[in-house]
Order: sequence, then C-alpha cells, then structure tokens
Amino acid sequence: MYFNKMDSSTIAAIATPIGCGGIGIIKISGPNALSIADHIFRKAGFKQEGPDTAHSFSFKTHRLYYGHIVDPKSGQVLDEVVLAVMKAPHSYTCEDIVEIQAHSGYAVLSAILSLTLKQGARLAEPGEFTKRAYQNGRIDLTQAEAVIDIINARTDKALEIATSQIKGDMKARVEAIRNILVNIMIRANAAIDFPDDAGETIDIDSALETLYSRVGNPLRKLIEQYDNAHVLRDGLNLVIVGRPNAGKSSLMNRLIKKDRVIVTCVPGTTRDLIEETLNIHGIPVVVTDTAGLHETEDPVEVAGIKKTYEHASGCDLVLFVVDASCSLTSEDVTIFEKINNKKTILVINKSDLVDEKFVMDIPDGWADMPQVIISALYNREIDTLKNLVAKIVLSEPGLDLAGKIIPNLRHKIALDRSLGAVSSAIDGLRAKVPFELIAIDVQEAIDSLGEITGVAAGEEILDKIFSSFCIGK
Ligand SMILES: Nc1nc2c(ncn2[C@@H]2O[C@H](COP(=O)(O)OP(=O)(O)OP(=O)(O)O)[C@@H](O)[C@H]2O)c(=O)[nH]1
Ligand SMILES: [Mg+2]
Repeated sequence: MYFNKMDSSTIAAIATPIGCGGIGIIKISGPNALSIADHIFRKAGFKQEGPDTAHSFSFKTHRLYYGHIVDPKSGQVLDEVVLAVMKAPHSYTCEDIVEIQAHSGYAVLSAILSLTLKQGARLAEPGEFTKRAYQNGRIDLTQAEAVIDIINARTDKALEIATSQIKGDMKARVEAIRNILVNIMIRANAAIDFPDDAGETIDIDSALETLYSRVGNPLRKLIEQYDNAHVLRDGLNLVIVGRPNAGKSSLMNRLIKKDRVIVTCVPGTTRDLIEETLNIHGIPVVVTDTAGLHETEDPVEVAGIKKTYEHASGCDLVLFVVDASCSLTSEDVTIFEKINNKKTILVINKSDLVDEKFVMDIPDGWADMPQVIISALYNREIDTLKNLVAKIVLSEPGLDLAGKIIPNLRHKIALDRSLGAVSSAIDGLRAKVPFELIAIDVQEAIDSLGEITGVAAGEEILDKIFSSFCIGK
C-alpha cells in the first residue's frame, strides 16, 4: 500500500462543531496522547500535591474516566470532563487516542485545546485523524471518503450508499477485479521473460474471455451504476426555467415550502440564480430558480439569462414552466430548443385560470416531455410534480440500491481509465501484438484501480481527498 511520510507527532483538535451545546469533544491522537492527558487531567478523588497534576495515572484502554481538566501551571480547573481512552492499535487512527468530553462552549474548548498544544500536541489539519487511519492501514481510501460522505449525507439513501462504502464494499469489489488483472500480469510477464513457453503461460482465448467478462463487464457495471445513481449520493441538480412571469419563483417557493423568492406581477422580477435544497422522496435536490428567459436589452437581465443557460447546461433535470392562461410564444419555443438536450419536465402552470378539461396545444416535438399541470399560486399538483421528479430519477435502471455499489466521481474517472486500458489490451491480444505492449495496458488498468483504493494513489490525490474534511475528523 502507498503511504506518504509517516508523521510521529501527536495531534489535537476540537472534533465537535463550535457553539453552545451539552458536550464538546477535544480529540488527541499520537504517541504522546496519554502523557498529555495525564498532565492536564485530574481524576475525581485524586489528591493533588502541588500545582502539577501529572500523576502517572495508568490509563486502561477503552475506559471512561471522570474528573477535571486542570492547568498544570496555575492549578486552575478549566472544566469537569469525561475522558475516553483508546490505546493503539484499537482506535480510529490505530494510535493512542484520548477524547476529552467537556462542555461545549468556544472559550472552554479553546482553553483545553491550547493546554494540549502547550503540552506538545500539534493542531491537526483537516481530515488528519482519518488520514492517519488510512496511513496506518486500518481503512482504504474509499472508506476514508465514506467518512466524509456520512458526515455530508442529507438523505437516508445517500447515507445508505456511504455506509455500504465504509463497510468496505467498494474496496472489496475493486480489489477483486484488480487481483484478476494482477494474475494476468504475472502470466504476461512470464511470457515476456520466457517467450518460448509463452503458449503454455498464456492461453489467448481464456485471457480474452477473462478480460472481457471478469474485468470489463464488472467495470462497465460499476460505471453504469455511477451514471444511474450518482444523484442519490451527490444530489439532483434541478433548474426551473421559463419565460418571465410564467410562475417560476412561485413554483420554487412551493417546492421548498417557504416564501424564499420575491414574486410579483412585474415580468423580469428574478434577475439572478437562487439556490435552495430540498428532499424529494430521499433524493437530495438542489433546486435553482432563474431569470425569465426572453429577448431583452436590459443588461442586468441579459447577464441573468446568460447565467441561466450556463447553469441549465450542467443540470440533471429541467423544470420548463409555461403559462396555461395564454398560448405558447416564440420565446417558449426558443427556450425549448436551447434545453432540448436535457432531461426536462414540462410544467404547465396557472391551471386555476383554465377549465378542468384544459389540454395545452404543444408542438409535435414536445410530445416526449413528461408534463404536469399545476397551479403554483394555489399549491395544486405540486406533489404530483415532486412524484414525477422522483419517478424520473428512480426509474433509471439500477436505482434499486440493495446490494449495489455506487462509485463517486473520482472512482468513476479511474474506472473509465481502467476500462479504456482493458479494452486496449483486448484489442492488442486479438491483433496478436507483442505481450510487452499488452502488459503496458494491463498495468495501466491495475494502477487506475489502485488509485481508487489508495494502493497507487499519489500525494496529490490524498491531499485532495483529506483537505475536503473538516478539522477534527
Ligand atoms: N393565477 C395564477 N397566477 C400565478 C400562478 N403562479 C404564479 N402566478 C402569478 O404570476 C406572476 C409571476 O409570478 P412569478 O412567480 O414571479 O413568475 P416568474 O416566472 O418567477 O417571473 P420572473 O421572475 O419575472 O421571470 C405573479 O403575479 C404570480 O402571483 C398560478 O399558478 N396561478
Ligand atoms: Mg421569478
């Protein structure tokens, strides 16, 4: 496994959010964690002789100790605490860990943290505790990433994906595929070293079959699962577009169930992108209200319209709002043409202004768009629209999460690269190119998979992953 320089310092950080609360935790990890705790903790009932609290108290592992944090210089008691002790290697980082459970307030937590620093600990960098768990071989990179996914999960489905990953499901799948490639590589190397025996070492047909069905197919499946289900992990980007006054902002407010966006009868009310998050049947959704799209010279609107199209081009699903109370205009047609390549729901708004049997007269080319007739003003059929959004997302093949492994974007990029190299190795074998060249492709496929678990991940990848963590994790 690739490990960057091991750091033998003892690190400390506040592990809970800063603010007033019942409990705040300061975490210390490293070879001096126990001695630092020993110097600043006075066990309840311990008779202090002199200001220094160090009493060579012999901590037992996986025990809680009740007592006080005391400044060893002044003898001042800072807080009443519970100390959790986990000795190496049976801890989160595989190092000695002490967690000080104090009261949560900025002053008290900062004071205790600075005491630990005075005793020789160093302030932990973001994600450094998890990085140490990785460096000490307790978890692989996918499991480290799952930690942050669990922290960030906004819905139960996102949490389900993250917990499967922290259990090591992704790691196991990738390692299984990688091992098959490693075996092929061993045989390819033998064939290169002993070309006369190549026929015995490599059976081309069985190598082709293995590369295609035992490596290529599972890689394709994982990539497909990313494409189908990444919205459950990363969230669905939903954009509301339409002509001015179609009722986009009214719809936005209904979706998020609050009066977040200004609604007026003046066309061109919304000028900028307005983003909110909501949960639709377990799917985390980021919904964006946008400026009304039409021909205009107003520089503010022009800027807003440009932003709208840019944003819509990168979204997962468009809600295209039109006004039921009047016929479609050339502006509606222009909007449709610009968003035509995106997955879109036609939202026919202001149903309260038309009769019950109303059917919108739409151009032939629009017939494939699923549609829903709503009234944002009267809150009619908003749930039908939400159900349709969920149906469109969840009806993607492969969205039944049971037993499925959903890669993240970083994994998907590496999987793509690995599959590309495998395809090239298959082409090479068929074309009977020398094993030396095929071995290069197989090695690339192996290395790309190694990047996912960390076996072959460079410092840059590690920094990128761990810097996205919060301090104290
Ligand atoms: N009767 C009726 N009026 C609606 C409905 N939805 C919105 N309106 C009205 O239409 C007008 C425009 O609504 P907005 O939600 O501001 O429309 P918009 O599409 O955001 O407009 P811009 O921000 O200017 O692009 C307001 O007067 C709303 O009250 C509806 O379902 N029925
Ligand atoms: Mg608006």
